Amino acid sequence: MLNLTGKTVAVLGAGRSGRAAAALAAHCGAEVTIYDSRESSGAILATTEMGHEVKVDLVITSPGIETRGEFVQSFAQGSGALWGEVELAWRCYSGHTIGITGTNGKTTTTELVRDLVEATGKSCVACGNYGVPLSEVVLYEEVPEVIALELSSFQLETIVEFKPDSVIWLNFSADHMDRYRSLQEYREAKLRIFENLSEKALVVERVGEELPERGSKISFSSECPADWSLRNGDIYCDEEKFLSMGETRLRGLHNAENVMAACAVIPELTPEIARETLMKYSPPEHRCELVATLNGVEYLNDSKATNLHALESALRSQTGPTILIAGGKEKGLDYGPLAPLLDKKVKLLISFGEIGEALKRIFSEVLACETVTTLDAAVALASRTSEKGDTVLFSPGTSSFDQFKSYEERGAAFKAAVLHYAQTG
Ligand code: UMA
Repeated sequence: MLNLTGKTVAVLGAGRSGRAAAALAAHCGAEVTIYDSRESSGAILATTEMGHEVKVDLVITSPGIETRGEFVQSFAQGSGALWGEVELAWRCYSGHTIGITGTNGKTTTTELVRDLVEATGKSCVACGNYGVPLSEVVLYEEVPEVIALELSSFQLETIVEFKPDSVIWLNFSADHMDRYRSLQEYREAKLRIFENLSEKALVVERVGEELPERGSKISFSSECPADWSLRNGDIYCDEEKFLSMGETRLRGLHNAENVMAACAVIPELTPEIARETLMKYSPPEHRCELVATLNGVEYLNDSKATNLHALESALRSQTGPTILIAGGKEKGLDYGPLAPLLDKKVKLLISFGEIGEALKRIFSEVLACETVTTLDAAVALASRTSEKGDTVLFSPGTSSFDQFKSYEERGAAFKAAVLHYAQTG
């Protein structure tokens, strides 16, 4: 365990990461204070002026706080090192780290890796951006032999020596443009996962991602030849059939890639163990989840689609007439390039939320569009206009924070609206 005896540590952010990091730093012997810029947090309320007065040996920051922003910088100036929560926790962990990043599919892949590693007989915990901070896991009574560590660009921004043993890079597309000044800046934050990698590290990457030449590489793709590939719904490893996607409850090309990546990162995995494990795996909520079939219309909840790539994946997997409900927070994303796909797949777009009007302006040239204010109104309109054989796909394509606390709350609201309609309408 890292020794911080006699060191002063300022933890910024009193959320789940910050509180876990503070407990860990204290466990390592440090004198810890938590600061937060929001009054309701219960931590010491910090203004940027106050930061200038606080000089500590180590500043630990939470992922949701902008690293370049005044809050972090006012503490960092004149203090010792600046680490993210993941950096601190990783320095306290001596097991095998599988780092999982990409714009979409991270959570499903992280769960698959956990289940598959456990099925090979080793203990494994899914953590990181997944929801359980690594700082909590390293303090468990029984520390797992392996961690399936989901990593966001926010977390990777503040690593220093962090070095996973294996990496999964799923895909990359525009996201978080409200935090980054350019797409390149977002990509650079994510690419830091390769920064300290050893030559022995295993790197599982999607074909065509143009990643640094680091570690020992294994490729996967649902579209073209690769070490792991997909043909007629079957997954092949080095030209040998490994398993059939039909035997799992996962659907869509994106999920086939998540499965390939998760299997590829565990060299000792056999097709038998993989099949048995994947047959039991239920996909997470809010990802192309079938909520109900009402009057022959399927209602799919894909609230987790908080960016364009996720919306695009959900649309590509649709085979019948689709009514798309999309919209939410303005994140500075360019929706224009999706027009041809919407034209091909969508019979009616119902947009709502902060970007509702903007979506209508962009897409009304190629398809029928209606804008409403709330998600409830969107579901009501979809149910009135849909016909037997249609799919109502709720795949917002941006984050929820204009009207909801999280994509989970937004997904729950969609499901409640559908079930309300089922009872009344
Ligand atoms: N805060 C400040 N000043 C600021 C901003 C925030 O003081 O300028 C304070 C808030 O008042 C709050 C705390 O910081 O008290 C919140 O910190 P946080 O936003 O880092 O949230 P945590 O609760 O610590 O959760 C974080 C991740 N959140 C973000 O990256 C935004 C969680 O990812 C992660 O699961 C958790 O750590 C455990 O590791 C969530 C997420 O939305 C799921 N991630 C993004 C995504 O997936 O798109 C990247």
